[in-house]
Amino acid sequence: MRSVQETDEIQIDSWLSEADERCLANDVLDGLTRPFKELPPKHFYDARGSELFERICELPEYYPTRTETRILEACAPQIVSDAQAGELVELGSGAADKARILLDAMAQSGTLRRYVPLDVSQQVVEDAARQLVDEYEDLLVHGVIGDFQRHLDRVPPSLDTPRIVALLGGTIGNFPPGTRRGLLRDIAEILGPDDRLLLGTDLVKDPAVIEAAYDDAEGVTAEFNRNVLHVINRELDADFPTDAFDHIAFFDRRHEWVEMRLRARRPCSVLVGELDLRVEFAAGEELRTEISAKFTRSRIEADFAAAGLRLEWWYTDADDLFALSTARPG
Ligand code: SAH
Ligand code: AVI
Repeated sequence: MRSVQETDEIQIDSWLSEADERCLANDVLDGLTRPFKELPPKHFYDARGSELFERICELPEYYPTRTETRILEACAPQIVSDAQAGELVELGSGAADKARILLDAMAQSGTLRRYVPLDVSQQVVEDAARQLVDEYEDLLVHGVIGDFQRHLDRVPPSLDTPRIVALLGGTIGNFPPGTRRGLLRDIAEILGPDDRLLLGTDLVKDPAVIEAAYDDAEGVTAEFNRNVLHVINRELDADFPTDAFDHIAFFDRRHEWVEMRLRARRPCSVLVGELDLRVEFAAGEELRTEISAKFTRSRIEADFAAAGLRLEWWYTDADDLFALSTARPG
């Protein structure tokens, strides 16, 4: 562990190391040598990828962020007062805009003690920590730079107060069903008896609305998608011709998830220098870079049950676009 920053209010621990470059290397080695090429979505989020994601959140087509924000504004006081929560642990915290809504509710109820953002992107954790200690009097921030699939045991023990562990934005949908249940189970294990999981999930709806959200007119999502190729070029000394890959997004009705892929416009022979690996793409060949599952209430209840959790509150918007749910162990 490397401590990145320490002041009276801020502690930031980094659990990412050279081994994590190997994690990218191993994911690339696995994913690009399969008959159907695929990469996990966490590698989108270097500093540029995080910025592009923030731009996506502002796009007119991308309804999840503004919808979840509105739901959260309406329900945060109830969630906080129900739990008597003084601490927010946010997994995949990003820019922490939604955290502010929960921190405001905690400040208003007089319980606010600490915010624990955990993200693979060092920049977003550092920026959020600096901004939030300025905005909230007496707030402590303990940031964790890490991978929530591997470093949940590095979340600091709670200060003596119930806590909310939040996974927002629909990020749970970026994992395939079995991995998703495994992640929920791992999260359940860090919940104390009075803690709550707060989960944001995008809901099943008209596929045209979903597809537009993942293929915006301005092309920001396309750039976000191609960013994974820039990351591999930089980190693993590869030579992907990024302009030769088209962004594809389509809703898979059978699995009820949207997929993002990159399609080679022409035959490409790519060298991944660090791995001494040559990867051939035929013209039209696709690389899957993300799934984003869309949910129903019953699917979430089943996933919770499989993870040893029980649904407590279920909140949606008037158009049933997005849902926030709270769950407790047991
Ligand atoms: N929670 C924010 C951001 C969602 S974007 C919101 O609701 O808007 C997804 C965030 O999760 C990004 O900041 C990304 O860096 C982070 N992330 C993705 N995979 C991760 C992983 N395996 N471990 C930790 N953080 C991850
Ligand atoms: C972070 N995650 C929930 C986003 C999503 O909607 O699946 C990532 C994203 N991909 C394309 N646009 C946004």
